Amino acid sequence: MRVLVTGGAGFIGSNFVHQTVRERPEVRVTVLDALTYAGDRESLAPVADKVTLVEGSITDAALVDSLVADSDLVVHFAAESHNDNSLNDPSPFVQTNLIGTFTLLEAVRKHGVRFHHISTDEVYGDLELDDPAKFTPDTPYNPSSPYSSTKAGSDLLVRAWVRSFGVQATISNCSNNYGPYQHIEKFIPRQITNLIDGVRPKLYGAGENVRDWIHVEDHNSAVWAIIERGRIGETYLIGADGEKNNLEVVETLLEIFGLAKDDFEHVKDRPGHDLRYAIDATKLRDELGWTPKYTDFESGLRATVDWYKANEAWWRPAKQATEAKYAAQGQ
Ligand code: NAD
Ligand code: TDX
Repeated sequence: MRVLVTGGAGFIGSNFVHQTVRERPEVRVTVLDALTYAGDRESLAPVADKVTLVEGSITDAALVDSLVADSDLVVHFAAESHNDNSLNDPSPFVQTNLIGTFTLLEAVRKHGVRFHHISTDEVYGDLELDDPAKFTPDTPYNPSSPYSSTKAGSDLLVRAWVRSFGVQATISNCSNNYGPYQHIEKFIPRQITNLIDGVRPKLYGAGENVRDWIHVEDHNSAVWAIIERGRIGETYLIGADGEKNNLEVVETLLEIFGLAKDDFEHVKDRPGHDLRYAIDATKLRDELGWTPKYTDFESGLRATVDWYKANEAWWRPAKQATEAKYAAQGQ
């Protein structure tokens, strides 16, 4: 099987490539990645001899057409992925998340190639802290940020290409991922690398916002379950019942580093900050028999801390510029 992985040099995409090489030796992997600030060739270094990396954009129709023509399956991770960046400059989010997805859809339509679209729970907006409800595939779309609205738009493009053109596609909407190779602009690796540097973690607002954490390996095993057993045209929500508020996450990290629970700073809140995400993954579990393996968040977090300690050469080059950008925003 020939698989084209877009965004395979990013956080979740590179972990997907590692998992695929490890567990599915029959799969031939090609990665298409623009190597933006968020993509890193080094994230594929351990599998470099088993994977072809093509540097280019999913908005380049001729390049996309030639790569899709030579594939049996496209797994589409490439995106501009950071909410805070989308508030400063939405333009690349519209280009990559909307135009890029459109470009891929046109190519898979032309060549009759199976497509799996990776999306986020943020398309559903947010929930109240005390709401017993979780997101389900029937929850209405209600995105808050330029990031989540472009992801919502990309999901709707996929649905329309399935219905109007018979494209063979599935969609997954996952909750917040953590694990190795995550860019240090994101919440957990930002705090881990701050703590390694002896800097106090930075909590937006009061820290009451809830995210539903899942280990990246569990996200990717669910993606394979959907590729292999999912029904065409369906949307599957991926989550592992990992709700935690941001304050709890920071306190757990402080404990892992042997520091006092209150040794952090409150910084300026994110405008339009979604309050709570929570996933009901019943459909994925019941229909496809998927279960997560990393159910102990604290031990998953400890392993992630160890990974960042052991891989300073991977993240160090981005640290200063990332923190300078946050400092300019009062965060
Ligand atoms: P990331 O920012 O770490 O990686 C994105 C990758 O896409 C990078 O390698 C980047 O170079 C590449 N890219 C960006 N623009 C491109 C373009 N125009 N052409 C080709 N490549 C391009 O993101 P991530 O956290 O790994 O997220 C991957 C996908 O998963 C995204 O679609 C995101 O919306 C979705 N998702 C992420 C999370 C999460 O918690 N991180 C949760 C749910 C869904
Ligand atoms: O320094 C910080 N302090 C802080 O309190 C940062 C960077 C974030 N936060 C808060 C904001 C959020 O409530 O932590 C939470 C998580 O923030 P992010 O890591 O930026 O993730 P989020 O905005 O929840 O979006 C993530 O999950 C859904 C991914 O970045 C998206 O790509 C995915 O779709």
